[in-house]
Amino acid sequence: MNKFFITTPIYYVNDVPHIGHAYPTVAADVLTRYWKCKGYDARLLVGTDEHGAKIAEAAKKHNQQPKDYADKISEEFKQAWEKLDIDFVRFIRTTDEDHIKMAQKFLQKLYDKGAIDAKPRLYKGLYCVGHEKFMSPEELVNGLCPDHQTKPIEHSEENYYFKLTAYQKQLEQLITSDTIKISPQSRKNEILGKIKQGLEDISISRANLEWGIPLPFDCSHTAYVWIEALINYYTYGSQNNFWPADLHLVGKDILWFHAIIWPAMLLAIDEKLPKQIFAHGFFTVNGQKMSKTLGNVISPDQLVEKYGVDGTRYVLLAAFPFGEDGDFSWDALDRLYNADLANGLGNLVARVAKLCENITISDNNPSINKLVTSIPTTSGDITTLYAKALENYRFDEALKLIWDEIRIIDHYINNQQPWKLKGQNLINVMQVVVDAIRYLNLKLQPFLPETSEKILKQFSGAIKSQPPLFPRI
Ligand code: ME8
Repeated sequence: MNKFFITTPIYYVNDVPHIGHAYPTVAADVLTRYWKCKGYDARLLVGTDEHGAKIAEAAKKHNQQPKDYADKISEEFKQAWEKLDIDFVRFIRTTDEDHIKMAQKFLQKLYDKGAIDAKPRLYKGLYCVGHEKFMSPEELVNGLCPDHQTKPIEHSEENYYFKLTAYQKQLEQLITSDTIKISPQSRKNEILGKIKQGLEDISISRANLEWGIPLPFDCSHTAYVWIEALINYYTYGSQNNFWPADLHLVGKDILWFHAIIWPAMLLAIDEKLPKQIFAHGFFTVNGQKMSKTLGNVISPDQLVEKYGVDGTRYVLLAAFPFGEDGDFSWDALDRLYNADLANGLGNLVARVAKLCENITISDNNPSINKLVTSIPTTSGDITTLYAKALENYRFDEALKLIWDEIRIIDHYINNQQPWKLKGQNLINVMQVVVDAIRYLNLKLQPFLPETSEKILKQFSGAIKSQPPLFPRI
């Protein structure tokens, strides 16, 4: 069986989940379900990133030990993903025993291969705890990190270094040739541009931070959180004979780590490289960055309360192209929900079920559908276009295609006026309509698993009206 291994970022447990975390997680789940529908052994790995200064500080603020604090927040992430119907194969935590062992094994290999300096170097630099990374003076605005509005800490300590510079040429070639395929294209260009400017060796350990994984070759240091966190993908993949990753789905903010540092680490130990890295865009809420200070952080639960599980999955992915930046507002999401789910899909299903209540429709093969496949489109049939859209991470386009089908079926019903028909004439028209809905339902499945299951049940055997799929807001 062909495999498809998808990962999302593992999120920091300094704070509870918000819709920024849910966004790529739902997208990754849609892809996993899509590849499963195509007969692949598709697996999705999700999890939490639990070491480092950021988590240690958050725990301290809450008067807790880092591990206790991480246990609590990590569980909230897990529950949030379960609630959103995320079909993950494992929820990995960087405090899991097997990950700690694998990270140490990996680091030891890097050291043995000479990819890490034998001795630490003295490093002086500005460290942003929010980002968990060193920042150059040019990145700061008035001495502050522009993303976190905090002053970076001046670090002066001995750190071990990974010889990233040694992989510059190789990385450039691998990315240019799409051996590691980075998309969208604009992000690939950005990464290549940065490589051409020249790479620098990176510090991979901390001497004064206890909350981390000890370096196997020098236990007076802990591993730099990013280096250790990236290894999580390999912890699952290598143990389950599932490496390499077919797709790392990440936000544009962390593409550098995934496209440069991670492949370099794998090259250094002669391991297989991830095949694709897709960087999605960032969204604002009502035009503003989501932030605690502004009080505009939206939790996945808030969306689920309003739109239901499938409604949430829908509005997150339908609003704008996944690779681009966008904006969410409650008004816009309400409109999207009402127009497409309550009216579009919900109405169609309710209307058709009502028309079928007193007749018998046969359980036909939904993949042979005359209505939808006979619709000429300019660039190929809808199902092919749908697959293409999904494989290009254009969730919004894939959804638009499904909603085109909904409109086609609505039109057909309006033209045929089945409410005026009786007997076999009515059955003939409704058979076409019901087959079209069953056919459409296959494409809904990755996006709206619960709804698709309901539709499947409702349109099997005797068709009856049910409560609305998506009550109007
Ligand atoms: O970076 N719009 O974790 P993190 C879209 N632990 N996506 C958003 C978003 C927004 N407004 N806000 C957050 C880390 N995200 C590391 C990852 S991987 C080995 C380690 C998403 O908790 C986006 O995918 O800061 C971003 O990359 C991720 O949350 C960062 O999550």
